[in-house]
Amino acid sequence: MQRGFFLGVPGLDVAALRLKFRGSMLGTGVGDALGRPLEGGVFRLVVEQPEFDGRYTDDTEMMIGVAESLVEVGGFDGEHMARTFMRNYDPDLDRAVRRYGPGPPTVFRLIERGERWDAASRRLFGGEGSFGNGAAMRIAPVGLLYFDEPEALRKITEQSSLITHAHPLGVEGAVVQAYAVALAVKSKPPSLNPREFLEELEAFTREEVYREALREAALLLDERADRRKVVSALGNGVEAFRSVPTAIYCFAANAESFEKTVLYAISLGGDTDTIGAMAGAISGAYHGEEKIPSEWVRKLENADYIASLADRLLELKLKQQ
Ligand code: R7I
Ligand code: MG
Ligand code: MG
Repeated sequence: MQRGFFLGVPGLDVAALRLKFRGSMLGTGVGDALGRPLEGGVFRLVVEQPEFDGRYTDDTEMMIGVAESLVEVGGFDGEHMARTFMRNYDPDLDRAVRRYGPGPPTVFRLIERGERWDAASRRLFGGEGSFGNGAAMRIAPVGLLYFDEPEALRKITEQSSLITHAHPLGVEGAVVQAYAVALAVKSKPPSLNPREFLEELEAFTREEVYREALREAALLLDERADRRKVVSALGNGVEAFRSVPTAIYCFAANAESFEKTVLYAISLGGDTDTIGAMAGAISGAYHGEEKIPSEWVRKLENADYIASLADRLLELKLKQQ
């Protein structure tokens, strides 16, 4: 499959897609690592010279797990993906660096004891399942693999989210984030219209909570709102519905630059690694690997491996055409 373009998008050839796949996965890692030292803080007005040691957290570790499972299986297999998350999970590294939310390690223990991959997460939070942003933060590879197949994107996002997040708002946060990555892949810089981008996401989501937040994001864009207002309207929390629309806004308001997008994301405080990771995934999918400051990519833990996984994901995509 070496056609010159996908979907009639000029310039979206295999070489451009490779940069975009790499950009989205490396962008997740860079945003995550930039936000890691600031997670849980109050928002800062400007983060001029962010600390950057390149160490990433659970967001990137689980994104790697999603990609590994998709490429090893040649598509989605829930049991395999759950086992891949478990294989990658290291309790000591978790305490020191990765900092998982409480939900996923609980799910891993339940599966270890014999619970099915698609049942364990339903036992969390009084049987409602988690609405944390943990399914959304790791979803970039699904948005990439199904970027031109919206129904498959929704289905595989829902199923892969269910491994750890059963609450409908936790799942739908991942769907919105995956679709944002897909739209960014399909757009050639600088052609993206941020307003239309938000409208397309709003039309795609099936949950009113997200529709409302995306409309709010469009208003904030129009009025060039300050950070305080953005945080109060959209949130910077660990709940998917208080962080996915925020990350999307970070991209929409700074679409012209990867660097501006992730620095803005981590300046909002709160769940900085995750908002950074999600905004970085979208911006990286739009601009491609080459527009991520090379100093950051060079320092990012396992950057070569992440790039090689992105290449394998693209190979799988091309094989499926
Ligand atoms: O969603 P999850 O994987 O956490 C991801 C976050 C990111 O910021 C990562 O960087 C990492 O630091 O953690 O983990 P969960 O434990 O499923 O959800 C995260 C938190 O959301 C929970 O610990 C709860 O505080 C909250 N939460 C809920 N609270 C009440 N009721 C999630 N679901 C519920 C709920 O149904
Ligand atoms: Mg994290
Ligand atoms: Mg976080």
